Amino acid sequence: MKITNSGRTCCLIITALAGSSCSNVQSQGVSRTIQQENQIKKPNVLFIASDDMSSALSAFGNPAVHTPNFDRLAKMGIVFNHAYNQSPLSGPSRASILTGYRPDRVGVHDLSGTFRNAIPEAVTLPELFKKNGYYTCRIGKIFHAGVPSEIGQPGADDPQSWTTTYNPVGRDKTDEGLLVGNVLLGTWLALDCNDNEMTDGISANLAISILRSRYSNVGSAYGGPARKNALPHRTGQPFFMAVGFYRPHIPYIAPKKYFDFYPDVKIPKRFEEEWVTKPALARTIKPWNGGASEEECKNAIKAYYASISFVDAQIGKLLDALEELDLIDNTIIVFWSDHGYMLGEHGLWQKQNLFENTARQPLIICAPGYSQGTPCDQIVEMLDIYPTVTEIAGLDAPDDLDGKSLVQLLKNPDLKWDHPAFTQQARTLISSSNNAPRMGGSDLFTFNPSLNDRNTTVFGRSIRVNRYRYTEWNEGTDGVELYDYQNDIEEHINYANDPNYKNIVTELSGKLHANYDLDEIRKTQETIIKNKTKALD
Ligand SMILES: [Ca+2]
Repeated sequence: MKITNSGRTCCLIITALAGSSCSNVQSQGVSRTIQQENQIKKPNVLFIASDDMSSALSAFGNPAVHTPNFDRLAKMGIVFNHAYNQSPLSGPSRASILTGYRPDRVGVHDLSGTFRNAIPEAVTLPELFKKNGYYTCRIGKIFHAGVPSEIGQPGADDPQSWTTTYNPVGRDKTDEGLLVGNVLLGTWLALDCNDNEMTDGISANLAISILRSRYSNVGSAYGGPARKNALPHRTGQPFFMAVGFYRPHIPYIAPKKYFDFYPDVKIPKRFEEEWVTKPALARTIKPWNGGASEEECKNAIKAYYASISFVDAQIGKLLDALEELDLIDNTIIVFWSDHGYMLGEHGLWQKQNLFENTARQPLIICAPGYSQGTPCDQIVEMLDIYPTVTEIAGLDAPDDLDGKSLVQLLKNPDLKWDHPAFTQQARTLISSSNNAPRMGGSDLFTFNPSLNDRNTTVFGRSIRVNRYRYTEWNEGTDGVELYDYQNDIEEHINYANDPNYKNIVTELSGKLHANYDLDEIRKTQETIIKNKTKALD
């Protein structure tokens, strides 16, 4: 079929270009063709990340947001409606997703750590593909990088994971001086520019350009003459193309036209009484909405939604390219965000808390030959991505990964599935010697957790099962929370101290504690300190 034809074409072109005796070249050509066909049978991977994108998408039940290409992606694969991150902060979440281990094993709980201090021999997901002969390419943010400070820089990248990397910069970075809005809610800008001037637009174009150059056999599809010297799959290498979009992360910047979709938006209901029964460590911003006006909140939400619609358009360009290059039937597509986001729910904004809108984020997996268009409501974890993608691709993953393959759910999204999700968030408490910036008006903890100050860092740990979320702060000594989504989908009522829920609290607390080992965590921290010291010697 198409693959065989591609191989034959390749053989003929190699023969013509070589200009040697036919028999020798043909024998070399046949040999390369067989090798190439074996490679071509391996599926490609298009690994698309978005920074801080919540599940506020039409494909995830929010029709207010204009995302036609997410809808298109949803029809091509499986929308995981209940996918939960292992930590709602970029550094720890991405390190967990990309290594396939929980944050306690990875040892990254803040924005400064690298997982290689705790697990130097870890083989990341892209690295495994690279070791298996794939061309692995990173464009933009896949491992952690500060945004917007490190746009255009590699940040905390893992160089050994990639064949090649690119760090584009666009006008969203160079025009930062024009930002308006409220810092706590997120500053924003409706930029008078086209998509191709934005960092994420440049990233999408770059990915398409690379795919065309390495994998095109249909040059005329792009309006030019057929590429006579373009070899189909000419490298013989399947690809793992990772495109990491920076939006909708703050500052919420998008070309003006995307703001036109949102003349007005709703803001969450104000219900300040809920904080009477919630632990103080659960609150990242106070007072409610940081004291911002309703208009400021609406402007921030409009800009966040506009940024999502802008990313949606870039994803559309990538899907168009896969179709035009005839790669779509042999490419696994994974769309993921590193965590969810608050847009005023509980009076909170952004991330680093353990409520549903932050612990949950979009995950869509499209795999050739698997189910399409049926959403999956089962609870899954983001560290399940690693064993899932490797199983679909037929690669041997490390046997000690913390996640589980979702392949059976990709075959049958309604399959009985009884696995909880665990999410954790570090808090570095304010002490007399700690003058770090404080989180959102909090007098309790700093803006970013820092394990450098281990004596004052505590964790919130949360378990999500079908009906409930149960959370303990500092092993429960600084508060517990229980939410019952059957009775209270907006998490206004903390049932943790309600006698009617005593058995549920006991059961979920037991499951939560069974998922981590404080002695192991201490050993991991000692390993990190040892390796950091070694690196300084
Ligand atoms: Ca993030």
